[in-house]
Amino acid sequence: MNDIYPKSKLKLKTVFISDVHLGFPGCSANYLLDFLRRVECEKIYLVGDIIDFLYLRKRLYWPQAHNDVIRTLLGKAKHGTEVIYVPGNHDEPIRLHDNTVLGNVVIQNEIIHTTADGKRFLVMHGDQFDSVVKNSRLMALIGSKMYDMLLRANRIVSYVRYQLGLPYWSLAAAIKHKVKGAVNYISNFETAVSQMARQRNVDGMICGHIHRAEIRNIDDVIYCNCGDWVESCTALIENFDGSMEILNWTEQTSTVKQLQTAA
Ligand SMILES: [Mn+2]
Repeated sequence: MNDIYPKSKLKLKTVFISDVHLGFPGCSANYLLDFLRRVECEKIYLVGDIIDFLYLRKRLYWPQAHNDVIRTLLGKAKHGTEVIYVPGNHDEPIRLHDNTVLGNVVIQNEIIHTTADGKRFLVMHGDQFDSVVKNSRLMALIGSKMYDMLLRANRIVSYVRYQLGLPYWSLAAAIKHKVKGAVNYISNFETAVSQMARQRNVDGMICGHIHRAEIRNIDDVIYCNCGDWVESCTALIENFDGSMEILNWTEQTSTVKQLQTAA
């Protein structure tokens, strides 16, 4: 497998990442680090569930790579990249600090992003729609013991595949998309999000939360989801012409060793 971006920096206008879940053993911090070190951009939006306080409350898990992600982000913020943190439900305590600046990082519970070609997007994590979306079997799965086990199995599969030189493939994502009701949930979520865009009179929405990257027109609204760095290692990016794309980092690079020492 060849790297599409060998050595050279990947220059982008804006990067949106969500659902990193630092402090949770399922987080693919090494892939994210590789991405962050390679990318150069004007703005980074952290679209929630970046630090998994919900998991950290149960157990303290904080390997070096997770620390390095924070340091890399703070380093970028210090050296001219605008970093905006839009907290989610797993990093909810940060919501108390709406409109404040912390180590060059701006905290905003929601914010409007305007693209280079003038489109306006409302950026929010997306858990705000949980109460609207009734079929939440998928959300019950995410955060359950079974999901923890699934992600553990996922890491073993990834490691073996890596050793065999096979490309990254997510067991967890594959199973989740087969869970009864998951497909329903996702489409209900997308509908709720696009209704919000219409209410707020914006061209589109940028969110995370459901761990499934997507750019899709829903009627007259552009629905964008950043995906996650637990199962899929995806980022939403804005190019200099204002066009949006999903970047799947595991498809871009084969050089990173994903497995972290199991705790
Ligand atoms: Mn979430």
